[in-house]
Amino acid sequence: MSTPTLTAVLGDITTQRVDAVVNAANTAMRGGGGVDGAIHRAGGPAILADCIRRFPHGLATGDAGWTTGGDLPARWVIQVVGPNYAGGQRDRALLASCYRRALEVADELHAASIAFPLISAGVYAWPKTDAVDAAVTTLRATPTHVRDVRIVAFDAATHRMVEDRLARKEQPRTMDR
Ligand code: AR6
Repeated sequence: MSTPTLTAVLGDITTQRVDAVVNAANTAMRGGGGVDGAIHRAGGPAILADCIRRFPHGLATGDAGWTTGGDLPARWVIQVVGPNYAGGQRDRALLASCYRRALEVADELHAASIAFPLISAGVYAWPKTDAVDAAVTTLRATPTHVRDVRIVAFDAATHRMVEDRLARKEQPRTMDR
């Protein structure tokens, strides 16, 4: 176990050439909008079929599990369910748990590289600065065998926020909610 290289990437997570991409799903685990929709579209029906087979009762908020990557360049999708800030789920530990559990699942799969979206920062409306901070802080603090960990931002402004946060070592949490 050691500390992986953590990098910021600007782009579409579905095109990342990594062993596993992380999906910001919901507890039903049957697809949705945002990055979830993009991953199911790009990966094809094998992902939904695997969700139904492997997660007949869905997945709990804060937890992670894996499915095939289907037609994606990535071999696996690590499905996580972030807290729905807009819906009143504001326990930051649940957000941190998504990142930690995803790395645990990646270790079970012996994945060497993984790409994360900014979990809960879209439809679920977690405040962006704090979502970036939770991602960087948790990924830095979690021991793993994964060597290459990427945070993929979908727009330039968010990418800059992740880069700025990565450039700083450790800081107190931002309280912007
Ligand atoms: N590549 C990288 N990042 C992306 C992409 C992409 N292709 N598409 C969106 N993002 P969201 P959530 C960014 O809404 O907030 C779904 O309906 C986006 O800009 O995908 O956890 C699920 O089914 C944002 O920064 O996930 C759930 O019901 C981040 O990914 C719910 O939305 C997360 O935004 C989950 O909401």
